[in-house]
Amino acid sequence: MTTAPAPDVVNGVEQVRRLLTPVPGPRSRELAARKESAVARGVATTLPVYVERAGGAVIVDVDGNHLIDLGSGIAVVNVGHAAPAVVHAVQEQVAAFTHTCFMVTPYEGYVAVCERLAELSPGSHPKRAALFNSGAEAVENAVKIARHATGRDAVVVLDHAYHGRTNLTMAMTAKAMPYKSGFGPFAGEVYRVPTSYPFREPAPVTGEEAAARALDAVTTQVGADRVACVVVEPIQGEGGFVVPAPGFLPAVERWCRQHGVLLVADEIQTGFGRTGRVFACEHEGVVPDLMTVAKGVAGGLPLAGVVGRAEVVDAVHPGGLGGTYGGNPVACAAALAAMRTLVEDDLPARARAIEEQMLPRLQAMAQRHPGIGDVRGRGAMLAIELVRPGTIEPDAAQAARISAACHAAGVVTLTAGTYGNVLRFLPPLTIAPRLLDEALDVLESAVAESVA
Ligand code: PLZ
Repeated sequence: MTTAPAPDVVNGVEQVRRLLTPVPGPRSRELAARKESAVARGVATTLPVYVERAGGAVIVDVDGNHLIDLGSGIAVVNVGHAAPAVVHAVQEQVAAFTHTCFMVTPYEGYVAVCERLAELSPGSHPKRAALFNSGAEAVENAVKIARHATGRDAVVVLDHAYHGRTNLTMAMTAKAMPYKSGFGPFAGEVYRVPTSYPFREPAPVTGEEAAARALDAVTTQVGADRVACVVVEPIQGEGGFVVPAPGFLPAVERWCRQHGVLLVADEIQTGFGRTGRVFACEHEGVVPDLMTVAKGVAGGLPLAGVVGRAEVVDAVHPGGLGGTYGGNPVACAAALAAMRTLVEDDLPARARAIEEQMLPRLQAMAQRHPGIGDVRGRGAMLAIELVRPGTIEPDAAQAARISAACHAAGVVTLTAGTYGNVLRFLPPLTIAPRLLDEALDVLESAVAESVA
C-alpha cells in the first residue's frame, strides 16, 4: 500500500470477520419474513442479512455478525463504509440545511461538485456539469444533452451493456431478465451493436477489428449522420466486467470525432478510483465528450452527474435540465468529502495495490480449477467467469454456489454477467490487505468446494 495502514476500527466497527450465528441469522430471517409481506417482490436481495452498522470494509448485521464486504454496495463506497470525512461533512450539512432545490435557491456545494468533476474528468477543455439522483437519471440526461447538441436522434449502445432501469435506460440495457422482461414497450432510436468481449470471441479479434465490426453495423443499419451519441462503459459492469480488447475504445473515439457523433462514457461503475485511475477511460487516453458519474462520487449518498464539453452541455436552453432533488446539498457535501479523500489518500493507487494482491491468487485458482474460464478486470474491479471445463459454455450454477459459500462464511460477493456466470469483486478501496487476504482465503475454500 502506498498510504498509511488501514485503521483497525472504522465508525466503531472492528475490521474483522466474525460469525456469531449462521448467515443469515435469526433476526435477519425475521426481517426477511417481514419484507415478504411489505416490500414488492420485484425488489430482490442478494444476501438477506439485515445491516445494523457498517464501517470501512466490514458490515455488521442485526445478529452481530461481521462480514467482509467485497461488493461496496455495488461499487459505491470506494472510500469505505462510513468514511469519517464523509460522515462529518454530511452531519455538518444536515444541521445547516437539507434541501432548498438548486433550481429555486442555489447553494455553493452544487457548484463546487461541478467544478471538481470538471477537474477530475479526462481532458483539459472547458467543461460544464449537471447533477441528478441516480445513475439511470444521469444516463437519460446525457442522451437528452447529446440529442439537443447534435440535433440527431439515434443512440448507439453495445451488447452486454447496462445503463439502468428507467424506460430509456432499459432500452439501452442489453439483458432481458431481470431488467426488461415484461416492461416494454421501450424507447425508440436505440441501436445495439457488437462489443469487444475477448473471452467470448470464437477467434482472436483485436480492439480495432471489434470496433470496425461495431461501427460497420452503425454505418449500414443506422447511418452515421443520424447518430447523436455512442454510449460505452469503459469496462462493462453488470454485463460481467468485460474489458474490451486494447484499441477498441480509442477506435470508437476516432470514429465519433470523424462523424460528429458524441462519445458518452458511462463511468458510473468504473469511476472514482475503482479501476486504478480516477476514471477508466484514462487507461487508454480516451477523452469522452460527455461522461456519466454516480455511485462512488458521493461515498454512499445518492448523487449522479453528467460532465462534459462546455459547448455540448450548454447547447441546452436554460430550464431544460434539472429535477427537484438533483444535487441535493447533503449528497453534494458527501461528494466533496469523498472526492477529497480519493485524491488525498490516492485511492487509485490503492485500487492498483488491490489488483496486485488479488490477481495472482485468482489466477492461481483458475490454474487449479478449469471451471474458471477467465480472470479479468482492472484495479479493484476484478472478476472470474465460470464455465463448463474446457468450453466457454456459461455455468451460472457454479457462480451461484461459490457466492453462496462465501456468504455463508461471512464474505459479501456479487455475481454479474449476461449469463449470470461471473463472480465479481468490488472491495472498498480502503480495505486492509490482511482483511482482503482473509476474504481471498474464504473465496479459495468456496471455489475448492464448489467448482470443477
Ligand atoms: N450505468 C454502468 O453500473 C448501476 C445496478 C444494480 P443507478 N449498476 C448497478 C441494479 O440491479 O439495479 C449502473 C451502472 C452503469 C448505469 C447504472 C444505473 O445506475 O444508480 O442504479 O440508476
